[in-house]
Amino acid sequence: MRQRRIPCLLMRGGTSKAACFLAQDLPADPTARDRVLLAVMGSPDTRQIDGLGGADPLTSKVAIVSASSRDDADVDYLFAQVNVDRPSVDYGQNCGNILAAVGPFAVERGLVAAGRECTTVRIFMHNSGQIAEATFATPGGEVDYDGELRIDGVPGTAGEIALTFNDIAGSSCGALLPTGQPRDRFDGIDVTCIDNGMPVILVRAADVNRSGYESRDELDNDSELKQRLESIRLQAGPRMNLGDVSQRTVPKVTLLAEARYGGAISSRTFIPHRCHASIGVLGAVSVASACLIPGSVADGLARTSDAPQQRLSVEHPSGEFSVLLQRSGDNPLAGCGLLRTARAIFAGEVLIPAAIWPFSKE
Ligand code: NQM
Repeated sequence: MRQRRIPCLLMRGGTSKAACFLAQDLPADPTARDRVLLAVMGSPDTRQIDGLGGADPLTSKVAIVSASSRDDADVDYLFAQVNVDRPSVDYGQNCGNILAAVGPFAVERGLVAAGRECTTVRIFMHNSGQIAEATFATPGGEVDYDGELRIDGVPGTAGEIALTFNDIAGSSCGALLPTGQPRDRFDGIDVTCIDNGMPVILVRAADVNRSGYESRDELDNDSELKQRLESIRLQAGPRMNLGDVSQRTVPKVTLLAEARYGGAISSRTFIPHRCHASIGVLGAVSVASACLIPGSVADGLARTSDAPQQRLSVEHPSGEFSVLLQRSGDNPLAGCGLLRTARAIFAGEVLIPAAIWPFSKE
């Protein structure tokens, strides 16, 4: 059978990995594009043995990037979460980890001219309709992936990529607190439904009789807990303006406990059915934001201050993630920033069976 070759750059972005494409190299028709992305990753299959995916939601990701026609952006970034074991692709969530790879990708593919020392790329995040800025070193006009920044969940060190966001509240749900209040109750458990870049349902671990310090494997094998959290998620989804979320990857569910290592709070996040090895970027922003909201389930657990700019360390199964939150007037969440790293791993062509995307037509 003939195979079709598609130009592709495989990149690590933060603690995730994605196949990165120029939009022009994929089918324009969304249904045809989804078929292609499923084949690229080897989904549906729990091992993704016939594709690039790593049999984990964190390595079954795609970034689709193009030059932007907007005045306030250089590139448009569409994130696709390719389900590992189901034949579907979810565009209803953003991904801040893969966002870290988008600026370097834009330079690698000539969408943005690199500065002589460093480059700032303004990125329109299609999935949420919001803007992020990525700044990274480009000495002599080339991306420098080397550096001294260590992020938990990635071995070694690499060059820092500073990501900043202005006002990302309500990215998918339309409001920071989509149910209109800082606390709701489902199945007799108090939760906070929040969306500051990522829709997340926060639950105090103690309220579901867990410590919140369990390992990723322990939580992945805890089917009783997962059933209880899924029941809450299915009820909260429509209340968060996300409709029926049974087939969607949002909202995520995060268990909270007091920080153990000097941070602001401790977290265990389900994305939404498997436990995250660390925590998503925008997921961490939502968790940190809830720490500053009076009446949320994080209120009273989290260690915070009244400073105009706060660095909140969110502890997770493999370390911590620091989020900078900026207050402006009455708004404690006017801006936020964080540091990630990224690396181009493989540049080439990914091959899919031509029957999936025939040559004659799309
Ligand atoms: O929250 C995983 C990841 C993510 C998403 C997920 C992310 C974010 O770690 O911005 O980065 O929540 O499914 O890549």
